[in-house]
Amino acid sequence: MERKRSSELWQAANRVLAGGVNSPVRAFKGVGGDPFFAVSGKGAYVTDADGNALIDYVLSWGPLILGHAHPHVVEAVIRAMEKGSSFGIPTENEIRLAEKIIAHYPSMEKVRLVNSGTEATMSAIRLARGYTGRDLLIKVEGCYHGHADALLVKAGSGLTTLGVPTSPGVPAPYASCTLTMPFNDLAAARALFREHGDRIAAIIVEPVAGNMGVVPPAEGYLQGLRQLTRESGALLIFDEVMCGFRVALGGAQARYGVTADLTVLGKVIGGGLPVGAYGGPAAIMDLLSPTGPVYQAGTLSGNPLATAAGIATLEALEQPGVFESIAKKTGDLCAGLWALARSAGVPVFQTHVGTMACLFFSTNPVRNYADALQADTQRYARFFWTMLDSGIYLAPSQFEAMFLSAAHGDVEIEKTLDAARKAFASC
Ligand code: KE4
Repeated sequence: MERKRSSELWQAANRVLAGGVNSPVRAFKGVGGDPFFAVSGKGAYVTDADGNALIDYVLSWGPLILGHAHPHVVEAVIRAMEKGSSFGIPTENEIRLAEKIIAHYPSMEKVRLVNSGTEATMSAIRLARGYTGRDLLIKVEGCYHGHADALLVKAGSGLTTLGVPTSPGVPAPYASCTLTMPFNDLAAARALFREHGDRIAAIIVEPVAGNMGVVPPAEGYLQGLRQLTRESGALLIFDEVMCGFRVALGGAQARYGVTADLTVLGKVIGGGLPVGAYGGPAAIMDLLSPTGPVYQAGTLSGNPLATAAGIATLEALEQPGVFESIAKKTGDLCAGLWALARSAGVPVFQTHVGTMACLFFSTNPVRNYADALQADTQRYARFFWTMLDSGIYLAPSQFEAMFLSAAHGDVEIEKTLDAARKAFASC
């Protein structure tokens, strides 16, 4: 597949942008080779700088659940833009978007809109620490919550020792307030609470992990975290930036029946424009400035264009049958891929939750990050490139998710399965 123009742009990008990108995963380091450049998107397709139309299963890393340039979203953003792009003064759309979120997430009595998932998780953690008066945070290995200092942490020497930074620039003391534990391991969580219980402000977890590939919670896992946090006075923070409105209209909380104390959202609620949000009971949220002492602010938070895109996206998504149709197509695609892998003798472990899925090139089940790391990333990379050359754009990393949209139809599923038949035979 011709990528001459993308190659020229990649050279230019590397002259002026750090790493040639504005977010690392876009550089394709997870699969080797150079990224293509996108010039437009419509429905299930993204068109690159060389005019190749690709069926898009990344969808901007999740936000585009309606597909690219959905008419309802485009119209809403144009209408908003014609009235002005930003005011820094309250606007009605901020209320409307918050009301829509709360309608699907009853655990959220109040919401604060911000500009990214990172900003939302960082702020939710500060609020949890302010509300509990405690410092320690527990995060799960392999879960990603954005790039705030407290979250760029890996386990110290032992399971219950305090965390150490995963990135230069994060002072050790910042990391030392974060503990880590494996996903789907309640014994590890109990050990941390035995050791540090009354110092733990919160657990933050992706209730359906999406950043180690897609890994669902084990039976009873989320309920166990809920019980541990309730018993200890720590808060349970569900980072639903990725799985929110993707694993169910009410996210993981609706799907698994576990209510978080604070919920973090992003991606889908912005419909492709920059929006993050966090929310919970008024008793906690009212601690936020200006009503309370926990400070958090943002020039463009609740921006009129972003809230217009988010409202339009949720309006279309909540139409009867839309979500269910996307989830069914996701299941159909997964079943087809699994059957093709089996018949080609390629060992895969597949996960599928709602409208997101993952194909691990692994001979073993994947229940946590350590399992995910056993996957054959080289084989995934070969599969990725063969699929891309056939016009199918999958996540450029084994440790990401496959997303579908309302625009992915039977034609796209068939094309994808045809390409996969060839890719499994040659990877
Ligand atoms: P942002 O700051 O990138 O908007 O959101 C951070 C974030 C928080 N929580 C979860 C569960 C997330 O998945 C993310 C961001 N996800 C990545 C993809 N796995 C975004 C892609 C990127 O980093 O460019």
